[in-house]
Order: sequence, then structure tokens, then C-alpha cells
Amino acid sequence: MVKVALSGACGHVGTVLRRELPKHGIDLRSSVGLEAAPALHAGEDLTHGDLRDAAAVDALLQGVDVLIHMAGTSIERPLQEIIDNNLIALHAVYEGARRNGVKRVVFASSNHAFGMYGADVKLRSDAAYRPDGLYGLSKVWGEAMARMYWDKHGIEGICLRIGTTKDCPPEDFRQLSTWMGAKDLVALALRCIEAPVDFAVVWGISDNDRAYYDLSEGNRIGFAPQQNAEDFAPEILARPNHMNAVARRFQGGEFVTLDYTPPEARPGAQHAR
Ligand code: 15L
Repeated sequence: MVKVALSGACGHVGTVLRRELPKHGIDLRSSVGLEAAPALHAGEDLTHGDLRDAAAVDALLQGVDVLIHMAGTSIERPLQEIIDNNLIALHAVYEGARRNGVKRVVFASSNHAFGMYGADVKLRSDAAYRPDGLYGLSKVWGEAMARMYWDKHGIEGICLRIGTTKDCPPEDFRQLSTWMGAKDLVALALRCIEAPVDFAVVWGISDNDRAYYDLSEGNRIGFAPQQNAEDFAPEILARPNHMNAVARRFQGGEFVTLDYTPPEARPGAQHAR
């Protein structure tokens, strides 16, 4: 039986996977963060600790076939925090994967590696990166790391470019494009564990009518999402849209607005005066 490790098991995405994957027969070990956390059921296989620390990584990865790496900073934060959690800890985890003979790492990438694309375009999985901040930039590093560990060390890699996953219906206008329902998330994780693939990048969203992304690469690993944010559109469209003009214009939404330089304040605009 395949042994699967899940890091970030107490985060938004990890909480759903930790609860649901064992129901699908997955033998799961979950890393719950820096401190120990109560088990969900008797005998649950749990670890904790700082993933920059090789001993904590080994405790998570010993005897593991597939790692689903969901740990890390998941929002825009100061550079040092992003470097510690999304660059250094990620590297420590990949080195741990090598040490422990892990066959595959599923890396939680993000739509924010592409957030500066306009909300009116649909992206294929081979689109060039256009990160919308330091967090998105760290996911570019992560995707390149996944690629390098396949090319150089033979560790299979799937980069999941997760949209908006919460264990609830979509909550705003943007999520009509970026939402991934919990059922689709679990189905996607199962394909990431089981699909015969060496390296793939897959958009992690439901089959949304207003999707920003072309889902054909996901089809390649057998992911056929069943949920659709559009089912909630009447309710969402009846409410005021609180996003400002910048957040509406770009796929990254509110993330783009953080530390954004408006056109009139850019260097070119000053020269034009
Ligand atoms: C992400 O990558 C974040 O981790 C999450 O907090 C959400 O903001 C999500 O993207 C999103 O774009 O909605």
C-alpha cells in the first residue's frame, strides 16, 4: 500500500485532505505544524516540527512514497517569512525526499504565480509566470524546484496551481473563476497520488464556467472536476462586489493591490511629464 505524507495538515487545504483522504483508503501521515495537535481518530499517524529541521522532515518522510506538500506561508507576507517557509523549508523538504527515497512530491503552487494576467484571459498550463507579489514569486521558485528534482534526481513532481480552496461555497465574484470545491480537491489529490506521470503542472480549480485556466493538463492526470462555482453565481452576483478596480482587473485579485504601483506613479509616467 502507498504511504502518503501530508504537510500543512492544519491549513485550509490540509484540513480537508487530512480528514478525507483516509476515507478513500489512503494510509496517511500528517504533519500538523510546529506544535503537536490532537489526533482526529485513535492511532492517527501524526508528526510536528519545523520543516527547516532535517529531523522533523525525516520524521514526516520515513517510509513514505508520496508527499503532498501543503505547508508554507499561504498569503502575502514580509520577505524573510516567505524565504524561511517557502524557499528554505521547501528545499529542506525536497532534500528530505531524496534522503528518504520518496517517489513523488505534490507541491502546492498557486494561482498567484500568474496573478498579474488580466482577468479577461484564459491561461494554459504553459503560460509564462507573472507573479503578483512575493508569495507568488515563491511559488515560481517552488515549481522550478519541483522540476529540478525530477530532472536531476528522478523524484516525480506535480505542481498544483491551487485557486481558491475553502471547505465552503465560493464567497465573491473572483471566486466564480478561481474556486475549487472540497470534493474536487479530494478527487484531485487522489489523482496526484495515483496517476502515472513523471512531471506535470495542473490548475487546481473546479469546472467553473468563468475559469481563468484551461483544464486540459489536469485531464492528462485523470482529473475531471465535477463542481462548478457558477451554481452559486446568482447569490454572489446579487451582492455588491467589494473589489477595487485593480483587484477586478487582474487574476490575482486583492493580492495585486498590496504594494501596487499605479500607472501614474511608475517611472515611465514621471519621464512623460
Ligand atoms: C492562494 O494561493 C492562497 O494561499 C489563499 O490564501 C487564497 O488567497 C487563494 O490563493 C486565492 O487566490 O483565493
